[in-house]
Amino acid sequence: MTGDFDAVVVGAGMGGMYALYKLREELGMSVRVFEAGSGVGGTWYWNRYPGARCDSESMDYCFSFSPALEQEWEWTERYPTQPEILRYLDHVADRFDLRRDIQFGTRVVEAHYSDNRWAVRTDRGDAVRARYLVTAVGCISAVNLPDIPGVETFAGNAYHTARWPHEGVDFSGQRVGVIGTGSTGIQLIPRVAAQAEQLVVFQRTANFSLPARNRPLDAMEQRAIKATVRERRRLSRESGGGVPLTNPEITPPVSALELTPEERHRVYERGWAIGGGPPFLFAFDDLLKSVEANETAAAFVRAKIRAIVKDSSVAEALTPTDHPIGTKRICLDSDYYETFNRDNVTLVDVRRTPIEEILPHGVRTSAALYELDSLAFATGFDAMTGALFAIDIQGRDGQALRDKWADGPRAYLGLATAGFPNLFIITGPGSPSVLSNMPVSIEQHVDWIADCIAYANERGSEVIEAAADAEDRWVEHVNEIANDTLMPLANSWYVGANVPGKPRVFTPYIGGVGEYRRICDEKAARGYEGFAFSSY
Ligand code: NA7
Repeated sequence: MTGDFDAVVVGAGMGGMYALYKLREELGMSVRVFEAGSGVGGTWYWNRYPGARCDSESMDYCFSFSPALEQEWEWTERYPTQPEILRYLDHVADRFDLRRDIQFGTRVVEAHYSDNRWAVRTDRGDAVRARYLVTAVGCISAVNLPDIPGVETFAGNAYHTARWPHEGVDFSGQRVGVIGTGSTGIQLIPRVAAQAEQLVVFQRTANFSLPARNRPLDAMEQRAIKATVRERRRLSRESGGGVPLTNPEITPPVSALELTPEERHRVYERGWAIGGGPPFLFAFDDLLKSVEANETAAAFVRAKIRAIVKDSSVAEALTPTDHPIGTKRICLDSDYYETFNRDNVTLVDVRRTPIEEILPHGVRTSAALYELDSLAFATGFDAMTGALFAIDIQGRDGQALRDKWADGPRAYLGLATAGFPNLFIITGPGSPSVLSNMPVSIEQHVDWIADCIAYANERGSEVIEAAADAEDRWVEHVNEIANDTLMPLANSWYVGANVPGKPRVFTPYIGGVGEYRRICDEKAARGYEGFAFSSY
């Protein structure tokens, strides 16, 4: 395909879908979306492993731009499963007739800014031009496959959780290995254990996991939420993490250290019983700021692990000790720790006995050979920048984004980067993105971008570009507020520690979606302060 468009959008996950809707329906722009998958959904298209489920609640993990859509869609569980979210997103694509402007099965490989246009090429030979380039490539979409010696020699079936076969996998009667115990592994492991004959879990870092307490969402409860949904959305938008925190049982914000150990214990028990991350992690206002406060929560969860897991040496291996709770993405589970009480499950601590090589019929550690029929890699992603760097993006004077960001990403408000005119990054580095309930951040970004383009149109400006000094100040601010917290302490994918050689930078904006929105709105009200507008 060739052609000229007002905008090219890369990716048809939630970000790309809403960008297409907004720019086409509200600004009347011509838009082409390129999507590598054969359907919409992004994360929810790719991550089809058993147990895949969102850890935001269904009533919050959805679009809010259409009140009619909000009212008509019925969720069935407290936390939505991957198939249910994908059904929802397919419904959105049909309802708003999005597919006609999306080219599926097509990966953008190159986007160069020249002659006041973005020249975009794909792996299928398309070459189109657009005034605006909007990336909606996802923060956790570029797959991380560890470089373990012999990985390519494995003769059984090997899967990465984010590239799971659409037809599903039957592990019955098999010896299965799972490498990785992040959010994904923690969701996958109980499901594989229930089906496989033997499961060997290779754990590098023990993670903190809280019970999800998933349950069916009954019709009455759902109707009640829908009746007051605008207020719920307002609370989400003004919150820290993009969720409403309406639960009256949550303690008002106080330091964990202000309570007696007994009172504190009761608060943690209540959070543990309610389930989910926020009731526990936001029970006090200093859990992510003070090592001492954090340790009270960490100790509570460690004690829970010891109480659940019967074999004390397995419990010890599962007990996280190397990072404050919440500084790696908190995991939510259904029976994760209980799974290690099963006779068919073995935990291998690969810090004590490292994986030395993968052989055709198994995995050999420094201590033993584990014979396996199938191997699942739940080894995560080259987060935040991996999917952007997979595209050869070049701005003014042929400057490559990969080069500009070689020492870490630099984006003004996490939305745009100096030297790359008319490029907008949805949920980019330096915005709340992965620290928030994504649909809230996606809608805020897309709305802001559309308003910014409308503003440029009104002024007769064709070029919008972030100023380098505004960008420098923003990057500094993002780092400063992150360094006020415990978050940079952990070797997490938030800092790129999971990918060898990646510069260590705490990437998302930690100030909360409410504060971030306020700042973005203020910049807009001041004539998009920090951006330069010009004409050809
Ligand atoms: P994560 O959270 O990055 O977890 C990946 C896991 O894989 C983690 O336990 C890693 O250990 C482990 N890993 C990675 N490489 C290796 C090697 N080489 N050997 C052994 N173990 C390894 O990815 P997820 O998919 O679970 O979750 C990503 C996000 O998706 C999640 O936070 C939610 O936002 C949704 P490590 O901890 O690095 O030592």
